[in-house]
Amino acid sequence: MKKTRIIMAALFALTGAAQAQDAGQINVICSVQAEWCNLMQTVYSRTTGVKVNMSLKGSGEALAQLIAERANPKTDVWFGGTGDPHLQAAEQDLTLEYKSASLPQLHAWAQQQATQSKFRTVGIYSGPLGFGYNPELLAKKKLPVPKTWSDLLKPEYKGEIQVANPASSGTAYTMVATLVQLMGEDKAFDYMKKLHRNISQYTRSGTAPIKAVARGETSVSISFVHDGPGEKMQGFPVETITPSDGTGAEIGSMSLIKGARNLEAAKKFYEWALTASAQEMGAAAKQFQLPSNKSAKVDPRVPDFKKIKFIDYDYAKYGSSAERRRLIGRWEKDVNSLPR
Ligand code: S7P
Repeated sequence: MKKTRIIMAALFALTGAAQAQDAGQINVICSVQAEWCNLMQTVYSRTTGVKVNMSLKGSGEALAQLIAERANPKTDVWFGGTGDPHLQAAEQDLTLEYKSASLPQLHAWAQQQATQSKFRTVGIYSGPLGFGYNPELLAKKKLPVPKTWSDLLKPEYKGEIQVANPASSGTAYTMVATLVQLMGEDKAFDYMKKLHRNISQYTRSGTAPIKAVARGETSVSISFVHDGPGEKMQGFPVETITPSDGTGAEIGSMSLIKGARNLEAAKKFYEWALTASAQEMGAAAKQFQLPSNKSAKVDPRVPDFKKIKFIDYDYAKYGSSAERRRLIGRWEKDVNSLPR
């Protein structure tokens, strides 16, 4: 019922465009989870007549594709994914400057993402980094729920934790940048070396670890906590927690691609994606990030930001290509090369 209402509202937001027939096509890289991408695709295509060719890719992979396509871009819009790679794409001149008239309708953090990138990207949602855990598995193994970053270093969690590889995942890069800002760089690397002993697997995708937790393949993950409720709604035993010693958050972003072949159609999709009703589709698709449009309804399953201890995340610094390259290089050398 709720999903239908949201879809109807999104249809009304499309008046004007709704009459268009055979209105061309757009190529979108979609970096949120499949259900949300598919819902956006279906609603937008049905109501505008524009064919939306969606390709699903995590943030790290999406950036790699845009770099590879630079000379001959095949993508028009990049929707979703952690903000850092969007800022890197902006810095590398892969995305187009575009100042939406809707910017004042967005939260300050989303507007800041736009100004910081000289209007080459914009915030569409935000979500905190934390831990996912499987309460049944923890109880079976007589393990406590980890509450702080330092809890994850306890020897009893050896082989019990999954996180993604920061070289391929924006989520895991958010973890590296968060720890560096929380502890200072050298201490953060000492921490990650110790954490390495307890990691069973570094996955390619940032969402894989919480799915593994939900399915009982591992006890704990380092994940965006808004990815927990969707798994729980499918009946899996999974809970989330944010570390009481402080954490970072992503600013999920959207960018228009420089050299887009379907630019005018892409701008219309971009404008629509910033509307409150389009953003409410996230929750309708069981994804619980905080929408950037101030008028979008906030589902009660969206993490309560007021209850979380956040670091003052420096998005400009940690979104720069040089800093990302340097930190990932150090992580490969100092952490990933160690035996477990
Ligand atoms: O949709 C869930 C989510 O966690 O996935 C996005 C992102 O694609 C993760 O990419 P990586 O595989 O590169 O980590 C997040 O922006 C989003 O909140």
